[in-house]
Amino acid sequence: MNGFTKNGTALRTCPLCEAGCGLEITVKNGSVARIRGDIDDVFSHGYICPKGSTLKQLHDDPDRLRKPLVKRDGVHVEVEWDEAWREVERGLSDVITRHGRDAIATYMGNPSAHNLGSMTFGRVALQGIGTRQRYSASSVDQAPKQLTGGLMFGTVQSVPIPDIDHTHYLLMLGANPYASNGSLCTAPDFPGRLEAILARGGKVVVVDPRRSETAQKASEWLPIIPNGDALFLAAIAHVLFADGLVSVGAHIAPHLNGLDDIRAAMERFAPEAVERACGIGAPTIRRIAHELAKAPTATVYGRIGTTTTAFGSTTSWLVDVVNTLTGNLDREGGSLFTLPAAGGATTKGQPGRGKGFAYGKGHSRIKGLPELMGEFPVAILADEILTAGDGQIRAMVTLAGNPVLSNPNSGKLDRALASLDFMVSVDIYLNETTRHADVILPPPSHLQRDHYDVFLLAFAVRNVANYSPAVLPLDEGQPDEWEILAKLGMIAQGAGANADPAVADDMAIASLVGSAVRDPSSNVCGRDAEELVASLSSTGRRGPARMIDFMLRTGPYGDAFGAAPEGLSLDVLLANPHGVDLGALRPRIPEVIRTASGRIELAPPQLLADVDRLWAHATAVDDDKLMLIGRRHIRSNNSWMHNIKVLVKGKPRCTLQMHPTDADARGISAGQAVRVRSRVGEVLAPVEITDDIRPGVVSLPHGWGHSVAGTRLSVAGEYAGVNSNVLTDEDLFDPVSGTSVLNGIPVAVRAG
Ligand SMILES: Nc1nc2c(c(=O)[nH]1)N[C@H]1C(S)=C(S)[C@@H](COP(=O)(O)OP(=O)(O)OC[C@H]3O[C@@H](n4cnc5c(=O)[nH]c(N)nc54)[C@H](O)[C@@H]3O)O[C@H]1N2
Ligand SMILES: Nc1nc2c(c(=O)[nH]1)N[C@H]1C(S)=C(S)[C@@H](COP(=O)(O)OP(=O)(O)OC[C@H]3O[C@@H](n4cnc5c(=O)[nH]c(N)nc54)[C@H](O)[C@@H]3O)O[C@H]1N2
Ligand code: SF4
Ligand SMILES: [Mo]
Repeated sequence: MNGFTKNGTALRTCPLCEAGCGLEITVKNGSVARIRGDIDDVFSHGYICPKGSTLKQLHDDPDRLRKPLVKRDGVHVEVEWDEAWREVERGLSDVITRHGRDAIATYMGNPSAHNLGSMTFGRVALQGIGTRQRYSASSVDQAPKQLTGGLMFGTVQSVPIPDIDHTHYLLMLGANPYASNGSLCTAPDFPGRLEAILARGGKVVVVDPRRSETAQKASEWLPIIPNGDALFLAAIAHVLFADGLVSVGAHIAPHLNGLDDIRAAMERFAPEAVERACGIGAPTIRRIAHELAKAPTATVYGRIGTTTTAFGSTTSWLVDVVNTLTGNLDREGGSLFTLPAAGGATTKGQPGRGKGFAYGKGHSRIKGLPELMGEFPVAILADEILTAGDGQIRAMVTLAGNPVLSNPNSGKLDRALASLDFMVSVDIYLNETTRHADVILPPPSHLQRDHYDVFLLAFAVRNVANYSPAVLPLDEGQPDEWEILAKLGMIAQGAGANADPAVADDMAIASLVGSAVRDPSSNVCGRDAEELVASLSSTGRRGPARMIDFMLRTGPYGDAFGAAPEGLSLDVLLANPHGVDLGALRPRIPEVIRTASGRIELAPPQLLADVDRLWAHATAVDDDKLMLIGRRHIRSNNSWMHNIKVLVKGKPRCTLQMHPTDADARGISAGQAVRVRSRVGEVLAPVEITDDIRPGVVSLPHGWGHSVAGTRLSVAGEYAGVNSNVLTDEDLFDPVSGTSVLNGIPVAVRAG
């Protein structure tokens, strides 16, 4: 499979964001000459954003680590892999011996979800480390949506996806796909798909405190007060009941629990009761409710500006409640469940019923927050490190994460990381976070590894499968990312610095196949496990490629090792480098349900229990404070692509946007540096005065603040910006999921 071309064209899926665009990469003399969109890609049809072509610059970036670094007398020095592994063994075993495994915390960052190596072998690393102290970027991101999907439909992958390609009406809250290209809604060229809604006579309504790029293109912009979305949606649900507009549809009704509970819970949320706290007038709320109900099809979609707020879970829940009440759940043009080729939680087990979803099996030492998806929320991470006593974290392993720029109250987290006994990072850069690491283990560049979006294709607006082999060979002596993760896990388990990742790989595939042949719902149930492993291995494939082959063959379109000869396998995907289109999303209820009752739980008790807090919010309006929100830019990607000159050059983008009324009231003029202060920190940023933001709200993007010592980011250092998470407050979180509030932080702003 890896016959690398020295001169020719390679096709691969862009791994940088959820859109997963197809790239056409021209290779000349063994290096990348040009990257453009693959016009024949079955999903992206040639679309590409400015970041996609910079995989070349990322690969060539002299600051990108090619060798492990070990910290000696406070300075990072390059070492050979053997030496790095010995340091890892020494450091981890020391902490384990003295304090036990739970003294090690792990943090998985966002690129892990875009990375085949970590999606297949991240688990091997985590299991090897064997700690309960697991953290990830989920709790500054999508966790509430997964929690409500779990409670309502049975698994954390049961997230209804807005059918933007067929809908007549899209109500979008807290998302700006013109900058982000979408999230939990894999849709290359999201902007083009929105424009198509308008072109076919449909309507797009954007709810956002900022007139974002998306709001500017939409049919209508509703400037909501940050944190107001759950009230807004509750009032819509109220109107649907009060005005006799509820119609869940004959296909859903027999499978639905909790409709009466919802009716009762929404009773008090009349539009007039919430308009002040959400900032959207009662007549508008009524009109939107009627438009949603009357549209031939409609879908409500909420993202980061809804999940990372004080009501993250309740908002995520009400999104799907409104979709259900208007008859748009599981309907074409409404919200549907993806049927992913590599399978997953919504395709496994008995169709229509399951174990259901549980969380809160454990609670954190600090603040007593519930475990969710096997993790604790990052809101407590710094305190879990800094607070002495039984269970204190003494070591950290970060995998593709930059929490110093991405987690709340990052000033405190920065100090906490500096106090650890030992830290290992698997990362491509020496940056704000990894500068605290005793050992940094760099994976190869994104063009030097295979790719398949195991996770994100489970949330796509079409059923699509697309495998990309590595474009460029590994450098001499460079392990692949999956090998690094497997070896890290093995060393943590005590296998020693010479542990061979191939052993973990063979065990992992044997275990995957072994459980499939025992699973009555698998298409290989009852087959001989050893025979299947031998057949998978006969191609010479190992690691992620072998695993993906198995997942595809046993997935919903799979060839079941010959039982369905027309079905999918890795060979089929490799023969179709522009991807395989498996069609538009189709209704999946009741088969998709995995709750214990076998029904959709429209009113889970954990969410009903939050309704009183929501009601209290309707009357707790504080007009005095400014509210800080974030924003994204198409040329940026969270915290880590600021070392690429073509992306960061131009006028500074890390500015505080402020409405002219708020600026005037404080005697602030355009371009001036202003001091932004929250309960936990202060930053000095240039102000940008604009009426594209609601008065009372200010916006600062996250992921900047590169001017710290001890990093190796020469370009990012020149365009440093400030770290907005110095301002976000770890005491503010959604109590249902523990997810941090990153939007709607009370701040004061004054001329600097
Ligand atoms: N205020 C505020 N804060 C936010 C947000 C917000 O909207 N506002 N958004 C939140 C969201 S949605 C997210 S997802 C998080 C992201 O938070 P994190 O995941 O903590 O941070 P990233 O900025 O994605 O940093 C990724 C790290 O992975 C490294 N990296 C990149 N590619 C690879 C790879 O292939 N392998 C390995 N091993 N390392 C790699 C980079 O060098 C970088 O160190 O930030 C959150 N923080
Ligand atoms: N270019 C680029 N693309 C990215 C990323 C990136 O950093 N840069 N990050 C990737 C990641 S990890 C993710 S998770 C996705 C996120 O993708 P999106 O969810 O689309 O995130 P944003 O673009 O930050 O848009 C969030 C919007 O919410 C608004 N908002 C803030 N507070 C509120 C509120 O209380 N209510 C409402 N209704 N709106 C509010 C903000 O003004 C903003 O316009 O993007 C991904 N794609
Ligand atoms: S939109 Fe996302 S996937 Fe597409 S080219 Fe840009 S960064 Fe890559
Ligand atoms: Mo994210």
